[in-house]
Amino acid sequence: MKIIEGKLIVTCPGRNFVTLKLITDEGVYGIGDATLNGREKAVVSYLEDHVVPCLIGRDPQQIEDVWQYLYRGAYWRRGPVTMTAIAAVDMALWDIKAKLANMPLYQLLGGRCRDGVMVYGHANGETVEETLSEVEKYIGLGYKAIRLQTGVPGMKSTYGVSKDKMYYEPADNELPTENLWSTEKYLDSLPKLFEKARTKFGFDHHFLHDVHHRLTPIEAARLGKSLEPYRLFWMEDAVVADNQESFRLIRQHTVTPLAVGEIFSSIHDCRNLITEQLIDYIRCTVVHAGGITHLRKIAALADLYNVRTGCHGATDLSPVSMAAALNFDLSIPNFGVQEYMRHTKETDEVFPHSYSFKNGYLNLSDRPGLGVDIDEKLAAKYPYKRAYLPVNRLEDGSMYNW
Ligand code: KDG
Ligand code: MG
Repeated sequence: MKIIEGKLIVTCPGRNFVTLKLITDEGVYGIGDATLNGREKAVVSYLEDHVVPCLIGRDPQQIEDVWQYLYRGAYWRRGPVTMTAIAAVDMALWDIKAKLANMPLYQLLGGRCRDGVMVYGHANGETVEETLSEVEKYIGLGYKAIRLQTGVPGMKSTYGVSKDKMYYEPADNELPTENLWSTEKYLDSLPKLFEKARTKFGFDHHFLHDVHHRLTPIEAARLGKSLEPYRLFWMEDAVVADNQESFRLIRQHTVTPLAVGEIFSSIHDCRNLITEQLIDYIRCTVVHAGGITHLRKIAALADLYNVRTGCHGATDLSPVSMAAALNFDLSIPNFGVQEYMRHTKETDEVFPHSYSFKNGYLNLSDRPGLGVDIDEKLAAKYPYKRAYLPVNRLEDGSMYNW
């Protein structure tokens, strides 16, 4: 069996997505997500110009070998563009293999470890009251786990808080918009949100919060400590993890569980975080961390150190990534939770999929492969639109704090 074609499909049904379709000489094809928010075309070029030509004529069944060939063979290793491109190939190859086996992928990965995948949704509001009424909506929908974000009083806008609710798009402009940030105001206001949320809803639901890398280690330590009475499921991206040692300082001061990893592209980005047990949840995703093959290695390492997974699942990860993540989540022992931000109707139509939500869990049907496809004709109706994530400045106009 041979790969005879690799097609890149770029579409924007509400937001940009890049999909790789690998076609074999036997007619079976596989798809993989190659979306890197705000840098989509860099991955398209990496795949089209440098990877697809190396794949033509190769046996699509040799998944591990193809992974090693692309990772080691390029000489240049790691980085988000490279690892997203490798991830897309890897997903497409697993899709092909599972279709050939006539099985949903999770069966090939060892079968189910659980009945369903617990997901968390995003409750966000400009005020505490608005956030609490969003929490109520999610509880009404059956969610067991909910992420709470609220505007910082005195700040015109806050990253992660938007007017759209069930899905929202942080890449909001052709050039980056600029947000102002005040650590002092944030640290003063956030514990009040969780205090009110626990008073109103009790302790039956898991509550999460994303700091979006906005703090220094000692500030994060203080926040974790002040949130302890509200027993969060996790505090996410408390600091940038370029320096993995930062987490040691936070860990010394608080028992609030820590999650990080949505921007990591390799096991080496989190090796110390995991082996020194500095975190509780690793959030690497199938699309940005080298695909299912590499993510399984990260999860296996994490399993040895009691670190569980909590894969990133915002709207910039296409339904192809979501389907791949669910196959992974179902099949590993140390799964923790899966992020699930819903896609727009237009996106769901471009990517028909077999996963569905019920009572706080996502599940997959028995459809062979990843359980997701792409409608190329429909995709062609939505051309690429440049869109970037916002940047943050402190009130004095500087960017240095984290
Ligand atoms: O592309 C960036 C978004 O996916 C990210 O900002 C969302 O932090 C995020 C999250 O946890 O979903
Ligand atoms: Mg995040």
